[in-house]
Amino acid sequence: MSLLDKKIYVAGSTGMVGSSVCRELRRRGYERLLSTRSTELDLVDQASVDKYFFRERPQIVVLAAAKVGGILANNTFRGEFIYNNLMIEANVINSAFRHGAEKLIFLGSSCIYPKMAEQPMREEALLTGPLEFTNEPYAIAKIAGIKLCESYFRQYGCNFISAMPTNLYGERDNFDLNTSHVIPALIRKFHEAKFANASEVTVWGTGQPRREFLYVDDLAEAVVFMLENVDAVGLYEKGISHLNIGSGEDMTIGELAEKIRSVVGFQGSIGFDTSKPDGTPRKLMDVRRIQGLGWKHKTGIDEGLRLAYSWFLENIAR
Ligand code: GFB
Repeated sequence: MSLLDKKIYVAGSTGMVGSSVCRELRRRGYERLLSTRSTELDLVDQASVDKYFFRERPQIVVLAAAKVGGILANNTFRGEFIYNNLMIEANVINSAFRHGAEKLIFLGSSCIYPKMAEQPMREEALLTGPLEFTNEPYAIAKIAGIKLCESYFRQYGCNFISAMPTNLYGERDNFDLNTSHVIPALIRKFHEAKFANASEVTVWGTGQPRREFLYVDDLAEAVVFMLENVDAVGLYEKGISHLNIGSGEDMTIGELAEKIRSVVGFQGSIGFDTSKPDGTPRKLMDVRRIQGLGWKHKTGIDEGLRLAYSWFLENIAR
């Protein structure tokens, strides 16, 4: 049976990442896609997840489901972030194993690396130092997911692998100012300030932290690339537990704010609220490994921000 004919379950298909992965899979000719809504299947509930896998027996699983949020949500809902993510990962990965999935791709985040990791962060930097406090519970859960995949390979031979994307943005992002990441938050703030004729937009923190950003459709291409080209044997035998997925370029939050101001067309000034946390000083991925295998991002930040703002205008700001 060719890969195109396999039954693929995309967990988290209603979210920004999962929906993009589904679009990319369809675009590439994969037709047997399975998806579930949280109202139909609660991935935190072990018995329900196992029943679903017993019934559907997906041959390939993309684990894009997670409780996610920006710096404030991570820091506030610490219990929910660690519990929900640990349960989702344990349930989906174990049921995939129990019911014979041939391959699984687990998606994490660049916050798995130590706060002061050498930049750009190589895959080998995992577990070499203390984590950033604001997202430690989420990061611990994501590290557990990586180790679940690796351990199920080492004990049972499962072809389960992990991809660690950098900060993502794009279509279907969360634009709620209390729980969102920086790009959707600033798109909304500049847009609303423009139409309210406000004189200033407030950016959290000092504006000095550096972040790397990737348009979500580029991540989706990387996931399908890994599905088709990367296997557990090749990865773990090199002593690597996951692959970094990023653009390999970063900027300060202040520079990002300037770019979004220009995309939105806001004429006022930018202020900084230093009572809000900066988080990790810098998060830039070393992406040489995935690039060496043949994947590279396509969407530059300027184009990506324009796409994200168009989506916001059509779907949120109406
Ligand atoms: O995107 P963000 O919330 O996530 O924040 P992290 C990035 C930087 O932007 C921080 C600043 O320095 C924020 O203080 N920032 C400025 C803002 N203005 C705003 C704003 O209005 N909203 C937000 N949200 N930030 C998350 C982690 O860290 O990144 C997660 O908490 C996950 O675990 C995710 O890894 C990708 O990059 O700081």
